[in-house]
Amino acid sequence: MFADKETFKRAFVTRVEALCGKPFAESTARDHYHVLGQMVREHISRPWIATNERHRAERRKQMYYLSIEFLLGRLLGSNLLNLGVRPIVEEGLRELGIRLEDVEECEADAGLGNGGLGRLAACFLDSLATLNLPGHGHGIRYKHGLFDQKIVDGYQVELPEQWLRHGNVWEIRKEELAVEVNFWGRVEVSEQNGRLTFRHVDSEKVMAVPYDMPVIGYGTNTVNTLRLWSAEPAKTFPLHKNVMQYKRETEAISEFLYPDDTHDEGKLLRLKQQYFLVAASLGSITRAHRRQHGSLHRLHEYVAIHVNDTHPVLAIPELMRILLDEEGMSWEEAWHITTHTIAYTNHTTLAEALEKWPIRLFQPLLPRIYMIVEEINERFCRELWEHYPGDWGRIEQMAIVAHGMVKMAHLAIVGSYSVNGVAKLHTEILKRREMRLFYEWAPHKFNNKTNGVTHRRWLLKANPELSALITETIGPRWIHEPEALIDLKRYASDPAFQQALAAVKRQRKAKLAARIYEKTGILVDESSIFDVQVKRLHAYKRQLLNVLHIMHLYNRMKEDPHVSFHPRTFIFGAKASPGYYYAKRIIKLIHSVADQVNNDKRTNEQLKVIFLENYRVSLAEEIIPAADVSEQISTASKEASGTGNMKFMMNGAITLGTLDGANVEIAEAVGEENMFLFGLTADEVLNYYEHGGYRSHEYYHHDKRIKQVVDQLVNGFLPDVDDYFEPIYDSLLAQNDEYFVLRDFASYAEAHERVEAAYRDPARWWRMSAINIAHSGRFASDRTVAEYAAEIWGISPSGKND
Ligand code: B1N
Repeated sequence: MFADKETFKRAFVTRVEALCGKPFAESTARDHYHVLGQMVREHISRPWIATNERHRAERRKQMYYLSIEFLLGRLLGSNLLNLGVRPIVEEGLRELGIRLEDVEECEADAGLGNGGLGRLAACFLDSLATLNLPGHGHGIRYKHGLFDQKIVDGYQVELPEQWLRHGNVWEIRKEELAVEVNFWGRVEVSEQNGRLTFRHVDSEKVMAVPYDMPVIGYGTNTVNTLRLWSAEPAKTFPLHKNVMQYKRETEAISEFLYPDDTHDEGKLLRLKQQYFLVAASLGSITRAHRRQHGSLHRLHEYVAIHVNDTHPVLAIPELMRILLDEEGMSWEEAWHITTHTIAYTNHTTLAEALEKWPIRLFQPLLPRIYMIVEEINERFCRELWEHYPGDWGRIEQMAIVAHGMVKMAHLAIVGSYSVNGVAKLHTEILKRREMRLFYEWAPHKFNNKTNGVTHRRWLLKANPELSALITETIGPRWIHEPEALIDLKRYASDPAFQQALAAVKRQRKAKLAARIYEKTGILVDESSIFDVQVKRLHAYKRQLLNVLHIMHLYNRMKEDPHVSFHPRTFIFGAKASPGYYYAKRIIKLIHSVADQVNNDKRTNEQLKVIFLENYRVSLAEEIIPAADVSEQISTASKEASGTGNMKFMMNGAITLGTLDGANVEIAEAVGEENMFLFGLTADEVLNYYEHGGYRSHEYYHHDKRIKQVVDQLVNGFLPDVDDYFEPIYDSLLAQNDEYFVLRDFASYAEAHERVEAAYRDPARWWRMSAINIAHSGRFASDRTVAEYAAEIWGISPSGKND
């Protein structure tokens, strides 16, 4: 089908007519998208089946990555790329008068995630398949992914996202593999042959129906599986309930993705989603294992289950339930198997993200699971008592169930064999602070796995222009071995290479400028510095610091008409969680400042502010290749890792950032002289939190620039907003500026001056850019996944590369 261009064209035209029931000439881009998708699916059906059979035959250890989010984005382009047929398809379509790009744009993003955590899961799947590793995903097939963002009058409005409206060519429904999930009801305890047995009775049953999606490796015959679960009413309806209500409540489980990033809602429906994912996944994993091995006694030798943050941590008591109640194992054996099967990643130390479930919610919904959690807790506390006799305080702090709450992170640490953070600094903070007591109790469990991103999507696919230049310069080895990008270092000072690099960036900036014009009607200067901050909106990420600095630049220009800047275009993209009112005010603030700045003839040649609505994976792929400056300006110690930082670096943008998360390791790799670092360090921030000593009003009073911009939030400088920005003003002064925005302002402004000076010196700038690209191979998810495979999962490659 994809053997050569002519074969492809014939197959394509025939299918368009067969599947769409109309002459080829009348077919639409959406028809083309569907047909191409079908063709890819057909093409990979054999290797997909073969991968599964190989795994069965080889009895190789498998890894299952459980995640409440998979932020996949569009799949057509990356599937074509990974199959190695993209050039044939692109050329073939061109000859038929079709632009592949237009076809790709018909695909809705699979936006089943909020941000970094969900996108990391998607990058890992790509690397697992490419490295021929037997690793698969389990998630929820939300009917509606993350909301669509519209901006009305500068305010965010949320609309339900509808990715399944036109169907999903990538999925296969497997009804015969459905798993029954039980909620509510009660536990009947009885004694049989001197052993207590537990039966969960009078439960409400929900059917979990799997939809499988192929995960295609790059240049290999491996096709792994992402299994997404959909909630449907069971065949037998509960007698005591209104049928319609039961149907509604059941379907609600996989209806919406919770729009919270690094924030815990504590809602019953969320707990239902979590248990639904876990029970369905474990039901399916243990069923497959039992069929192959007869029992679950050696499960841990053949299966690793990874829980992505605490959201799927009920996998621990659920596996215990299966081993105890279904397999009839002893507690000791079940616990041994569970704690040698489950591994856990922590993604944040923010207190508001730490999951705690009130017992009064947990126990009625999951009565048997709750019993098991209590037993785990009791045994754990007893062990602690032996370890730290008399140290009640410590035991109380470490307990899994305490003060009416189930603490999910504690359950995760106690019930798993590996606990990892997502960047060196983050892991150190976990060990020394947030999880110190657990680290002292079981230091061997703790390890670091610095995040990574797939260079196939974020460089090869998103930036073909730069990819071509890299391959021309150092050959194609980097595509399979991203660390080979380091060979670019030799060309970093080469004027010809620098010029080519500048030309590629210019091309992508022109393309983004056209897109900006199309979407906003604003013309931006393509030779200006594209300074970009795209990520979820959160106080700790400090979009506010960026905006205040823009206001300051504007003020300087107004005060001194002769001050000369290299023109700047500040580009933002950010969704705020619908209930996060402070974040929504910041979005409005960005728009108010943009209005002011963009419409002022005295400044708008040199300064533009753009907000691109509905930031998502596909938009990121347009923005990141066009960036000169990557804003990674979180309050040090708050961003566990960041992954946008890596995507920008890979595309030759230079980081303007704090020493936070993986920025620290980026700085280690490229050298501080190839970044623009500023601000407090994590130690300084943590010291302030611990010992006090920060008074934001001192910075307000002593720095005229700060006073001016902070006052402008509330003094009528920004029209038509009444007192809408007063809570922002108060957060900075009355509430003593929790995220050190004013504290870091001067340092940030000074860093921006260094950016400008460097940009005025092209030889220096493009050298810095090249060095960043050269060192980005270390931040490819292939490296990350290889580390997880070797050091946590104990899995090895199977299958072969082309
Ligand atoms: O996970 C990313 C990191 O790169 C980011 O620094 C980190 O902020 C992000 C509750 C989260 N941590 N926690 C979440 C998401 C959804 C939710 O409901 C928490 N996301 C992160 C990948 O490691």
